[in-house]
Amino acid sequence: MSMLQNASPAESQAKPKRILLSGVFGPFGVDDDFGRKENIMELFHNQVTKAQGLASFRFHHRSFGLYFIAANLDADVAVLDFPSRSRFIAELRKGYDAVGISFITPNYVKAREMARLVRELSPGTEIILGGHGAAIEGVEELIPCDHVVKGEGIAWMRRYVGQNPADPIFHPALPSTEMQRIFGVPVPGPTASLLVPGVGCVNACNFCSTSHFFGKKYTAYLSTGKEIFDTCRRIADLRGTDAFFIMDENFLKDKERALELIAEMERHQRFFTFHVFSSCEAIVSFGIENMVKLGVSFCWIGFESKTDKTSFAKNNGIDPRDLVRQLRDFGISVLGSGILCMEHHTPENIQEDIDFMIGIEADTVQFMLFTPLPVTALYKRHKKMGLLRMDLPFEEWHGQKHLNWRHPAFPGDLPEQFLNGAFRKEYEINSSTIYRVVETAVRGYQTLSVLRDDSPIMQSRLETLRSRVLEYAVMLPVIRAHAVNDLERQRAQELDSKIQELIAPLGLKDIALRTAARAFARWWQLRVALKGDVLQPATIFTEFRLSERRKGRFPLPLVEVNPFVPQGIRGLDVAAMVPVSSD
Ligand code: B12
Ligand code: SF4
Repeated sequence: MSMLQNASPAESQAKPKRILLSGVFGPFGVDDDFGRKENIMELFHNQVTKAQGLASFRFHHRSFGLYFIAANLDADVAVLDFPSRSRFIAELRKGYDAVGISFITPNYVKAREMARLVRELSPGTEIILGGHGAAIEGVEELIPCDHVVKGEGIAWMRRYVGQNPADPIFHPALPSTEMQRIFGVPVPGPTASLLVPGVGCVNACNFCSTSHFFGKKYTAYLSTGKEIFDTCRRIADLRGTDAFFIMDENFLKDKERALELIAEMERHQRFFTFHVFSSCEAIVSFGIENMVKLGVSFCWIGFESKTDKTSFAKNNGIDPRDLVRQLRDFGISVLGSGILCMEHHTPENIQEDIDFMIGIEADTVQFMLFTPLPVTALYKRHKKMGLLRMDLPFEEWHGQKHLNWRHPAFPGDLPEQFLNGAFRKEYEINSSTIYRVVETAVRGYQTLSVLRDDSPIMQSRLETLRSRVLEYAVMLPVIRAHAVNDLERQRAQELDSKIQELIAPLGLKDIALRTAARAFARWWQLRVALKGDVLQPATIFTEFRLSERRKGRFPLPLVEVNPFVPQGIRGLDVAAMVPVSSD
């Protein structure tokens, strides 16, 4: 097994390699020989809105890294996303030169089984392991393979096919989510597009997988505001939406690039909106007014813990409650992330941190157990101290049930009890996330109305908030009907009246949409009662043929609807090649 093996450029030009890039096989989110019910293929339902029942946000996300590699490789590449085990076997029989398996630590057993199948059914095929699971110590001995890629994958795969790793990066046009439902109600219009300006984060918080996996540095795919703007414009024109989900660990950290993006939007009078991840110090340095101009509608922030014992420099000197209030006042929804069962926690003091996270009054809160994952500084520290629970199967290393290290104060199922209690209490006190998101949009609309800034960029932001309020207000009767308690029922009622006073009284179209939303919610309630609420993503197969790509032709994904999926997949968008910059 070698860590890197190059084909010569001449060879690769003569006959492109045939490469299959695959995500791990389903079903997902069920207890079986290969997985656990906690490993749901849904970001919010997994670890954010999981306690909110019918009100939980239900989105599926593709294995984006694979499409990025495929779109940037001089090879014939097929991407197989969300396959079943048998679908993966059928694909193997086509006889690829190499199979790349992307996996994360909790999917270790699935990756091992896939590698075993490759060796058995297609012995001449090389196996390349990539994704965060590749960081598992000694993985090269544990899983049959020829190469292990620990870190950024595009450059490595380019070297593997004999291509220059420094070739310009092409950003594929992809939906950020495949399916979007809340209370079973489909979110209207095309889903936001995906934007990956780069990978990694320089902050290197001790527990953070992504920062450590990418070498505690940031690797930019789109280095300037202009490159981001050009990429956004092309993707937006192709997909018919100006909304983007930025998959970048700390987008505002590069202040200059984000400011340049605002300038580009103003220069072209084209105003995109963005969902971002960022840390407190980067947000404060960038400024909330700039975030409004940038069009940030949602921001994911890691507050982690109240106490200064955790010493996360990113949060020093910042009042989280005040920051969240200001962001929401400007119409920016906040996801606050908190960590439970940290080293300083005890059953006596942990509730203080839970209440702190509830008290910041974000739109939604993620609670995660403190989980040392391979390659992180925390993993190394806990290993040195002999605390790691190597007896706990990797399928359980997901942070939503067991601790994967021995915390003397939290034996048995105590971590899970605190975790579940935290999610439930947050929901009961702050109401559903969808209620809070509508409230944030209303607050933002009010603030921007009062500012009376008639610059085109601010007028565009005001108009976006107005449309968002009207679009989301359709959900208020559903929220009332399925409220967690009287408090939420009353809040939804009051917010509805306020919107009708502030923006517009209900018209016939609103009444029809509200009736439809309630019908969807009743159907969803029945579906969950009869069949449970596990949703399996459909299999997606996309071929990136080198000859077609060279002619500028776009690959079309083939969506193979999973028989267990109750509804067809939405947003069957063309995965298109989008040059980074062309002007
Ligand atoms: C989108 C996402 C998901 C999606 C799943 C998408 C999918 N189809 O698999 C959802 C929301 C469903 C999800 C769920 C979970 N996730 Co998740 N997820 C992410 C997230 C936010 C973005 C991933 C991404 O697209 N990044 C952008 C791309 C470009 O980067 P990339 O995927 O890392 O790919 C690059 C390299 O890794 C490499 N590479 C990747 N694959 C391959 C394959 C080959 C062959 C090669 C050569 C290279 C290569 O090349 C790529 C380009 O450089 C990351 C955090 C993050 N910011 O990365 C967490 C993350 C990957 N998830 C994680 C976890 C733990 C989970 C969950 C268990 C939930 C949880 N408790 O957090 C569940 C499990 C679901 C399941 N059953 O598998 C962890 C993994 C930790 C680890 N060390 O293994 C991460 C890192 C979050 C974290 N900080 O802890 N997740
Ligand atoms: S700021 Fe966020 S992304 Fe960056 S290292 Fe810390 S936890 Fe990771």
